[in-house]
Amino acid sequence: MARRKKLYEGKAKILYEGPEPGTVIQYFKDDATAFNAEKKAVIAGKGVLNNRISAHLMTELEAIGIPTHFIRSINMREQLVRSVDVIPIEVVMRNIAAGTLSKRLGLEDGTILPRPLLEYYYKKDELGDPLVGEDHIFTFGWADPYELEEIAAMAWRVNDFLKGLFAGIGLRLVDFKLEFGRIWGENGELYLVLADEISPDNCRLWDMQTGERMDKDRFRFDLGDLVEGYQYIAKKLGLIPESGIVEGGNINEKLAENLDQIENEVANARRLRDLKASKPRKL
Ligand code: AIR
Ligand code: ASP
Repeated sequence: MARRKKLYEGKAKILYEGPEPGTVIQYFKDDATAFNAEKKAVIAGKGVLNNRISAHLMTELEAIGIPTHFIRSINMREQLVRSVDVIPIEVVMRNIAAGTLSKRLGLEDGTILPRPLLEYYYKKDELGDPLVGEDHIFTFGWADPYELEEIAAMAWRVNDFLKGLFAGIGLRLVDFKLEFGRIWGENGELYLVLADEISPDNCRLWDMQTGERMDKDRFRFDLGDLVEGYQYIAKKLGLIPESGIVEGGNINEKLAENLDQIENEVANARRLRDLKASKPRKL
């Protein structure tokens, strides 16, 4: 394979320069980290499953009118996405108390919240992604009030949609984290798009019957084999065959490479600025 320019390496993904201006290749690693990378492991197949689950969920969200960065899957570990200016906020939506919310406020895990709770965290590893309020976001210019209003509206819609989608396969959507980015349209208009990934790495999903955790908490709190949970989700979503693509720590590469490619046709119709001609304005 030709040498590609690496743009950024994060804990779970690598970004490479894309084939056309304005695009980026998102590569999903098998690395798992938790608690600000205090806990680490490499889990064979995690990246493959997240790549596929995220491609599917982004495409489904695009179909209900949520703009996303996802363009199409390339292979079992890579997807083509739009290059965005990442907004440095982690948007967390919660339906049920778990994780840091339970800890911070002394709630019992599993407490159903009276209404979904929207939280913002400042995306800064060195600080451990601290919880912030709207005013911090405006004061430090991470997003303006118009942008945040749109981000919140999208987060609520994503929650309603994904809650229904997962309920349909017997899973309770406890909470999730979203990230957004900016891209520019043909006429200089700003699109806020859903970026990063939506996968069991950043959603909590509990089996409705048994309460079993199917998400990254399996790794965070040693609750069971992580890939087993992720594969269960991918199978239920109809994204991989019932036989699975990972077994005993081995990926069935042939099977994984030959799954049908996922393409975001709706997003392809979006009229974007030709980045060859001009750069987007800097905020
Ligand atoms: N999350 C937050 N930061 C990184 C991630 N992945 C996700 C978690 C969980 C939700 O946001 O996966 O689904 C809330 O996380 P926490 O740790 O604040 O309870
Ligand atoms: N992935 C993040 C980390 O490594 C947070 C988490 O998911 O727990 O800290």
